[in-house]
Amino acid sequence: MKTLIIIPTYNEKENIERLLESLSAFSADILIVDDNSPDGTAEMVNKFSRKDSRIKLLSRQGKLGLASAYIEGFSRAISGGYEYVITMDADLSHPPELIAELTRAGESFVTGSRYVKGGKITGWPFYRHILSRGANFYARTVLGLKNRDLTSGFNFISTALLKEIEYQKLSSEGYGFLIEMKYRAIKKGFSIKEIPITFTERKNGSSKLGKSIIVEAFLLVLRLKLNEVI
Ligand SMILES: Nc1nc2c(ncn2[C@@H]2O[C@H](COP(=O)(O)OP(=O)(O)O)[C@@H](O)[C@H]2O)c(=O)[nH]1
Ligand SMILES: [Mg+2]
Repeated sequence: MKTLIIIPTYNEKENIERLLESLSAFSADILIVDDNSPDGTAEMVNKFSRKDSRIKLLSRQGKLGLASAYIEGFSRAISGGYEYVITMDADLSHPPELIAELTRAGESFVTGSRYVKGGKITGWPFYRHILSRGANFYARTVLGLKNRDLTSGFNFISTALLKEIEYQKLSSEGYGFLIEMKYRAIKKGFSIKEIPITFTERKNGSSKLGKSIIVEAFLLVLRLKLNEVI
């Protein structure tokens, strides 16, 4: 099973070293999509890729956004002949030891879920819980979906599915991308299996979640719903 782990990075120098070390146990190739992080994340990745040919760096010119980082990563996976991708954050929030479980589920789309039985989040302030639960409740209800965690960035996806949902045409910039990707997959008849994870908030660096990303995700859900009814 030829799998590419795709990790988008923006200013993750303090985290990427530990993450790459913990991923060395897996046989999958790794692609870091870095947006010219001013903190020197790319140099750190290069240090690793010189020692380990499975680690590759895609350096982009500037902060082009999370969604386009995923899209470029997916295109690389497809052109490189990979059958599956795994997406994960660089800030050690997603437990690498659960990768095996995601891949073992034998599905085209498996997500590491914080909102199914056994799932958990540690280290979040109250407002992040409200925001994330609220966003998931809103998206799930408006779009009539059964899945609990539509915004998880820890995913195992077949490249055949990505082609079928025309991932290059997804319209969102930030976290909305994850909702839109899951929505399109479900509309195409795929089911998304949710495996419980413990999400641990980052200890180093800062979150890139901003107001505009939240507003975008809110409007995206309305737009997807409107497209269904008109
Ligand atoms: N390449 C790239 N990566 C990004 C961008 N914004 C966020 N990321 C990465 O996406 C992942 C999730 O971002 P994070 O700020 O931790 O979001 P949070 O966990 O919701 O607070 C991390 O690995 C970030 O480095 C971006 O504009 N470009
Ligand atoms: Mg994070």
